[in-house]
Amino acid sequence: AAVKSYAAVDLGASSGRVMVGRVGPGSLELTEAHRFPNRPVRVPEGLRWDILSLYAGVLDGLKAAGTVDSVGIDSWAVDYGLLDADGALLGNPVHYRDSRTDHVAEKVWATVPAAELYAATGLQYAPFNTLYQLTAARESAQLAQARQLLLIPDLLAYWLTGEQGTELTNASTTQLIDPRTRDWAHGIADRLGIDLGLFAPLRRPGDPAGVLRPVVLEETGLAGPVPVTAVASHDTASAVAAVPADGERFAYICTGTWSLAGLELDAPVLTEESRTANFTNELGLDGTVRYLRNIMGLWLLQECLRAWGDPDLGALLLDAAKVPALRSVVDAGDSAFLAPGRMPERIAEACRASGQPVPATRAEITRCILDSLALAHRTAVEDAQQLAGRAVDVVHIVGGGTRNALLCQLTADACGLPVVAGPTEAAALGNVLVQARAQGRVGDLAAMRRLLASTQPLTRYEPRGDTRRWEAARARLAGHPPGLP
Ligand code: ADP
Ligand code: LRH
Repeated sequence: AAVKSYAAVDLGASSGRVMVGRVGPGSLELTEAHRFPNRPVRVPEGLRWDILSLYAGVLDGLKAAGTVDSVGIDSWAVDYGLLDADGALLGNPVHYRDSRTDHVAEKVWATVPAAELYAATGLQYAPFNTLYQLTAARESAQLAQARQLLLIPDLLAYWLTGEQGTELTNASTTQLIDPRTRDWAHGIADRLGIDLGLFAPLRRPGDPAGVLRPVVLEETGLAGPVPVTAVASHDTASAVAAVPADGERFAYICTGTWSLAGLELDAPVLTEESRTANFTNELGLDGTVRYLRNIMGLWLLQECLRAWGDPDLGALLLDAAKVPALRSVVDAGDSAFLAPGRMPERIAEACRASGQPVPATRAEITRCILDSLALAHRTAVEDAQQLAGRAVDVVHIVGGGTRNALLCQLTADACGLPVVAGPTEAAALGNVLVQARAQGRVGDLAAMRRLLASTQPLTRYEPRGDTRRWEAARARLAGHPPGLP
């Protein structure tokens, strides 16, 4: 057939979805087959992902998707499931916001100093990098029992196909990969007593990852064989692949639960300056490096909405647009905002501590969050250009945040650059296009981006006002280095 269908399973921290992409010569259409909430659960031992409910959502989604030519899976990074000697899952995967990694980094750095770790892995400090999680788990009964470790998308692929692998873009978020060789950092793992034998062999986006098991075909009503294709299984890698950019003079911001803001490069930046600015070098499609900074993102707003009993977001954003700009800002790169709970209070406290007006109403708190995110976007885009020696003319915003017009406009204003917003479901589109490419339906990364630019709805925001206001707001956060402990 001229048009082929691909199912993209895309699991974000706030929701999971199964999308169907239809790819023909010069055409690309995406529809939603099924969306389901991703609700972490706090049990006595800590915060856990409800992985069985997510897997059930995947099966429901594949059933709703109908006939497809292949399936691909991407999800949030760093987290994993452990399997015992029988291949059975040992407990619910630990959530990256769980407190078990508090103060673990200092222990790791006593063995491998932070500067050496960065030079070898290129990964920014985040308490939840898999390396720190495995260190935190070292004495646990569960890890002692484990024979295999599968990152979240690889775990779901295993349940769907019975086959195991470790997809490279997501493996690069473990902090156990050397971004220059794009292979395991054996020396680092050895020194920290991390057993790389737990990981299944590496596979790359586009590699075959098995076929749906007979039981899965039965449960989803699909007719086999249905191949599963490895995609850029880190959701941010899939989203960056789907940035509809032309050339290389662009910055991107993947907005959702997180804001991931930076550049696409051909080689990692491993300088000490880059480390102290807390920029990461994650691996992208086709030998690219995702040089970016993690910013707390719309998590700040999600947590406030949860605290307020989930009021209507559209109405709240309209009210927030009427609040005077830049009254107070917080450091949206600060990992003090990582844990769940009490978010309106924590934001108010941060404003008070930095001597700024304390936002009181829901609209004021929302405006403070959006101004703070736009400011953090500006800082990341500026710092990335300076650290990587690459100038940009445009900022692409992709992901759920593209539905927030105020955030997109504020980001354009803060950066002093035009913003092109869209696609919203970038991760799913990147997932679809890598599958289509594996079947010879699209060309290289540049061709994928041309197809996106010509088929997906995009909105352009021109910068307004003087960027010096943003520079001045940033000065109020002086003494807040981005994210480092
Ligand atoms: P993730 O993949 O991390 O779960 P998404 O990319 O799905 O996140 O983005 C979710 C975010 O998108 C929400 O937290 C919300 O702030 C924003 N969003 C979703 N729908 C709307 C909307 N209708 N208006 C404004 N913002 C929206
Ligand atoms: C976004 C994301 C991000 C990671 C975080 C754990 O969903 O994958 O790139 O840093 O989750």
